[in-house]
Amino acid sequence: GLYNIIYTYITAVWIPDNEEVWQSAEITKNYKAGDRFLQVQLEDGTEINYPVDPAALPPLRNPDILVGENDLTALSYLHEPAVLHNLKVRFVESKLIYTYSGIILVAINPYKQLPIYGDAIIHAYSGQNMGDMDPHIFAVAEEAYKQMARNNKNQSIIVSGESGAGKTVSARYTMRYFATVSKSTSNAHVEDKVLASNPITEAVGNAKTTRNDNSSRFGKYTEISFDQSYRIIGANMRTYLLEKSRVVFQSENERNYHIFYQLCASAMQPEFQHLKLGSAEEFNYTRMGGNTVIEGVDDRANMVETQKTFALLGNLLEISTTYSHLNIFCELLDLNFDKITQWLCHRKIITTSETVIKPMTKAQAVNARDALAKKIYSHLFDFIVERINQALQFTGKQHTFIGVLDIYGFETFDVNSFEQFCINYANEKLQLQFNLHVFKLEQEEYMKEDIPWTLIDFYDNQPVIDLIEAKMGILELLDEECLLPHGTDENWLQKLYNNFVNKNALFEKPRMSNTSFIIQHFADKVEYKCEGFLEKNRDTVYEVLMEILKESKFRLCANFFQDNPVSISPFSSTINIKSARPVLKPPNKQLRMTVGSKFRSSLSLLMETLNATTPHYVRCIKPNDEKQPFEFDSKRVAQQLRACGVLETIRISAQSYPSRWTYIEFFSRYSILMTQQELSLNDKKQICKIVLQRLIQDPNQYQFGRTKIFFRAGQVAYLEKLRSDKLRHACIMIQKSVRGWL
Ligand code: AOV
Ligand code: MG
Repeated sequence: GLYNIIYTYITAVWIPDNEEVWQSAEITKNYKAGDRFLQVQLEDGTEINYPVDPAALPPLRNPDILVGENDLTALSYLHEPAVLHNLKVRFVESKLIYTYSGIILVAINPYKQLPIYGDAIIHAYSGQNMGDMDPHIFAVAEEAYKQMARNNKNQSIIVSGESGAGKTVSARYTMRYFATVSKSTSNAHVEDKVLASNPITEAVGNAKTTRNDNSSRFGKYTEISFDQSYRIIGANMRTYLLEKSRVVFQSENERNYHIFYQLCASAMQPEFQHLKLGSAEEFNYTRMGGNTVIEGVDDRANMVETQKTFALLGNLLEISTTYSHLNIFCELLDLNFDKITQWLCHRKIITTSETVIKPMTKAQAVNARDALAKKIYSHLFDFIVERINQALQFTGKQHTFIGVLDIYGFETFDVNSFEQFCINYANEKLQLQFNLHVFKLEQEEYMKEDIPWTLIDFYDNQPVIDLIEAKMGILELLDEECLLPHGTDENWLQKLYNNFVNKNALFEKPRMSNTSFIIQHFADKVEYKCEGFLEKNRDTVYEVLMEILKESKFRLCANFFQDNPVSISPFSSTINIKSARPVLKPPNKQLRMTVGSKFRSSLSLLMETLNATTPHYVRCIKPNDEKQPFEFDSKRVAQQLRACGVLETIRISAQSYPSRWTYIEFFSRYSILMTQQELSLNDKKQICKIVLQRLIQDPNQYQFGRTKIFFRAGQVAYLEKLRSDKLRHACIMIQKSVRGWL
């Protein structure tokens, strides 16, 4: 009905387009209710009779005056084509990369350095209200800072988006913002130190992938601590599951961690000569991807930067992280060469009656070597993070914190393994956190408060998470298989097929493969190859080797392997001797924790932390796959908008109430705006209602709930302005009267 009426005066609609997802079509003849055709002129000038379903007419095009809006929720017609068009106009024509979408900031990667991040811009955003300024990552940071101070509550900035979308860059800018606006006078270097943690963790935890030249291969939640006057006093970071396999394996056109290339490029420098390094081309672990250099990246210069930041944090870099020929390796780590050679190639098998020493196959030996390399690197990574945390430790009391979350984005490659599985699982958890925050909690609260509200159905990804982490889910079946002495990747996969094919709509067996499985993630379908899942989940190092490393005279190295809680029996599926009895350590739960189950608990801890803070969301969008500046691939952008909940939030924001105060809070904050007559009433709730009706004329801008008042976007900012005007006025009055007395 309504739609048909609107169609009689609307001038343009959006119709699906193969290339651009949507194209604009001008209506050339008035549409009459019930018509099966819409006469339109396409962008290229052709006129067609476009077939339509009278019950579901194409989405309406916004009047041009609204296009380019700062906040997508301000658009009159809110739907995918409108959002996509608006973002495109801002990005391509005006070179604006930031746009609000209700409570989220949408950030499109420009793939070009922009002059919008200087200190002057930071100071321009400082102290301002979000709505008064152009959308910006600094505005989100300012909002978090302001809310921390106003509500005395911890905040989180949650940055998400797929690989290469700009999360790490955005997270860095928020941290720089806090460091700049809250400069402490007493503890001058603490902000610089907090910022210095970024280049270091990126050197050891980022690498070139085919999606991103500086891809984060670990997750990071950095809590920046503030004192009572909201000055930075220190920071602490938690990291999540480093991609260890990269240390020993890189796919084509990818690299190992940056630090290796930085070190190799600096091999001839006096301070590194003792490492006996050479070019990155010489080492199997660094040349596997085929290309050791990244266009536009100078590893040697970056090593200088890395050294500088290490020095700033208090010289952590007295470590050698290199593996070359075995004797250099032994020399550097001060290990017994004979023992290492023996146990890299042999295995001790303890049976009921005897102990035999068996040579390993080449594959087994390579595996043992790689497992050891991964273990050493991950200990080193943890060590560096721990040392950074020590350097950022504060004395005195933390009043509040702002946490900045930057994790690896959703990713899918030609071949996806355990790492992608974990990364995508983490992204599912974040998506759920977002959904719960924006949708469920909001709707529940409106219902609790008796506010009229229509339930909106939204994409709920709890079922995917259940498939992964619930009882008898993928992870639990994987753990079970890992406990079996003869468990294999294939047997585990078979169990997955038996449990989920045709029973769980989110799980599929590929038609052409018996070695992989498909999960329908919130963002996309991903096919995972089962090979290596068991080994990566067990993450075992041959125990004898660990014993040797424990005996190293190089203290750092020896310490890595003391009482290692993750070591489990060396007997993996590669040993197939019937009589062999696994030598199990005492039944200690810690000892058997697999990588998957540890990751699950650390994610659930992260969700608890996030849920205890006020979240601020930044959604990064990758505009094209070629890393081209200001190139907007509508298909790719639409896909990401659909996947990350931007479209749903838009629908909700437009009809919802983003701000709310309890009556008590409202009363105490705005009593300055109340008249003597109003204040003389007994019922405080009643006073609030009367005052608000007087201050805000449009009754559509707020709703009175049971215990809270709900405001539409912009209304609290208005009340705040009234309040500060009144305060300023009161100040002037006092000054005048003081002057009068003098
Ligand atoms: P990611 O963190 O989201 O991917 P990054 O933050 O590393 O992505 O961004 C990838 C690249 O895009 C950067 O190295 C920059 O070259 C460019 N870029 C991103 N944001 C901006 C910006 N605001 N201005 C200029 N260039 C930018 V991953 O860590 O792969 O999920 O695991
Ligand atoms: Mg990143």
